[in-house]
Amino acid sequence: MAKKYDADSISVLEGLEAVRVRPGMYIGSVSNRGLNHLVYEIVDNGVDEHLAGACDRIEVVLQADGGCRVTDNGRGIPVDMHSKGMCAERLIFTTLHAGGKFDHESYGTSGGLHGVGSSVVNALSKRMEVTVWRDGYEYFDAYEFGKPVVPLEAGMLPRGKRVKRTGTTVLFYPDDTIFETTSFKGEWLKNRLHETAYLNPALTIHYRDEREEEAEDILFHEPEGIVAFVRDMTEGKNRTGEVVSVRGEVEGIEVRIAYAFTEGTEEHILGFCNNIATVEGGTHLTGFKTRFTSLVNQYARSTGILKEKDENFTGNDTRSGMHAVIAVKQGDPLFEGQTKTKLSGADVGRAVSAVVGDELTIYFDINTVEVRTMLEHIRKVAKARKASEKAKANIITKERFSCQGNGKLSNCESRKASECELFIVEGDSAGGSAKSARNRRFQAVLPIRGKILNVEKAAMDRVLANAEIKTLIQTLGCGFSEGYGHDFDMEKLRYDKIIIMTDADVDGSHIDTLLLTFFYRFMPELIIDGHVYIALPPLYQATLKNGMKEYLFDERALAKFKEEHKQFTLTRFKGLGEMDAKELRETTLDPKTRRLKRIMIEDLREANRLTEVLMGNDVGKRRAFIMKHGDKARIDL
Ligand code: 28F
Repeated sequence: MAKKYDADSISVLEGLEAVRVRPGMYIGSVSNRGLNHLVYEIVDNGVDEHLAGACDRIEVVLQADGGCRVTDNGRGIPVDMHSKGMCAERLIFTTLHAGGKFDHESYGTSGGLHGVGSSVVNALSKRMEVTVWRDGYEYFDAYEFGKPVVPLEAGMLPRGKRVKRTGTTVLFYPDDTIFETTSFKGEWLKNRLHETAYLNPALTIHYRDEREEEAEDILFHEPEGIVAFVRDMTEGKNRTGEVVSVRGEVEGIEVRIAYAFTEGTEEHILGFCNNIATVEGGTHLTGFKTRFTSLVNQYARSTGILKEKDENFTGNDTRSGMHAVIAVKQGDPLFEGQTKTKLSGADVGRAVSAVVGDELTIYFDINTVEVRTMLEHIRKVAKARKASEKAKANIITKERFSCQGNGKLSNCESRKASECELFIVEGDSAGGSAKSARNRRFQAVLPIRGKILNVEKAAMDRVLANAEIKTLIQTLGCGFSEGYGHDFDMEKLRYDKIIIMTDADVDGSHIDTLLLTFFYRFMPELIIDGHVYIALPPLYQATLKNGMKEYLFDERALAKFKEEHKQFTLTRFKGLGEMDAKELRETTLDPKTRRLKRIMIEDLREANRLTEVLMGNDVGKRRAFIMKHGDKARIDL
């Protein structure tokens, strides 16, 4: 019989067509990330059924034939005939945003609120089979590219088979004309299922990957919920106390919080709303952080850890080393942000703040030993922070171009940063001849004595205490960036060119590397913007019979010179100090005749890796690198 195209079936076709034309709009991408999203959508429906209290087990199987089969033991998708002349199940799989996710009565805190639902997965699958067990019968429906391929009568009407079980199975085969790959990323899927198990302690999720010879079979069941989540997050990070967990419900919003402190200063706080990871943060996290900080300060004062005159601990201090999970459930969450993963809504913030205030106060009052351990940890963190701030403060000079304070600097007269040059010269002797050779109008000289502290190895506060480093930072005038504090200000840089001038020997190149490491670590923008140079003084001077002198800057120039001249005497410049002022000016300072090598970082990551290898603490890595690249290094004989 001719297919009757009524208004509804046309809108169904348009809906599925829209999804197939612009899949990225519905699942983010057609990469393996989008492919995995299909599984998450179907699993979320099972989780919603769990949230409705009707399901406690979900099975996810990655089949050898490329299909993904998800089964829950819930009530089974309704199959009764809808007013639209098709059954509820088919409505859910063929119309966008249909189904329980968007009518909140049946689904209180639906997980997939901003999910795209089953119909999108169907539209993007070359085949989908739905089996429903309900009312003692088994029902079956099938689709291809989103369109039903079994007549309704034969499909969703009882197939006569009597069953006891209830639930739903969805088996789907992603459309390989849409997805770049149709092989699911097992690792991502396992992480997501494990996370779902943590967030739903009463749910058991059975994962099975049958695509390899040896099937992988895992049961995710976390009855301790987010306490287990935090415990696993801090595995191997030597926790400094137990996992603390509190929960409560305020204005219909369920709040669960678990946290633990570890050594170190990293902060890892994960937020969730209705099982959705709020990657972009939100009011539940700000509510937690604000209230936690004020509670800690309150206890710090009441226990005397903080004296009357002491300033409060900062939020960062109180969360230094903290690993936490903040999970909220609410009926009608408001998601914002680029990827709809930022939870907004002041009601959530208030609810979390209230639970922290009420429940943590009880916990703190009962567990005085844990509180003292926590406060002691925070006090130490705050002390280190203050030390680093103090070291930083007494480095950055109050005013620009102040000569006093870094006595060794022979500054230039000009105050126009764009024309000024700073020569960082190794050793006082070379510094001396550079001072007399320079053009004092726009060329400044800063002698650096000995080896610059190897900043890769020294801790932040020690580096800033180093006299040489302090002088260097004051001289440049642009501040520096460290860890989380960024006080670097390119506008305040006093010199357009920072020229490192060292002897062309092993010591000299070591100083070069140490200085570059320092710049890369604390003022990377200087290098990125091309302000840093290395002076290239000549290696040799050749004097011909007629007294004509020629500077030879490297071995290649020498070889070439030897081809062109037979009779000449050669002088090897062992160090900058050997040149007289005129020679130094001519060969290394005078912009008209000198040669500079501009330091550009093509790949910050590569430089970072190199810095770690060459200057870091891992001697093994460095030795391996040198063994591998040693032949390329310019080691002077
Ligand atoms: C493998 C994926 O999709 N499970 C699902 C249900 C159960 C119901 C339902 C789903 C309610 C009114 C639209 C059953 N009985 N697993 C799944 N299980 N959808 S999806 O209802 C759908 C909406 O119409 C269900 C009573 N209420 C709800």
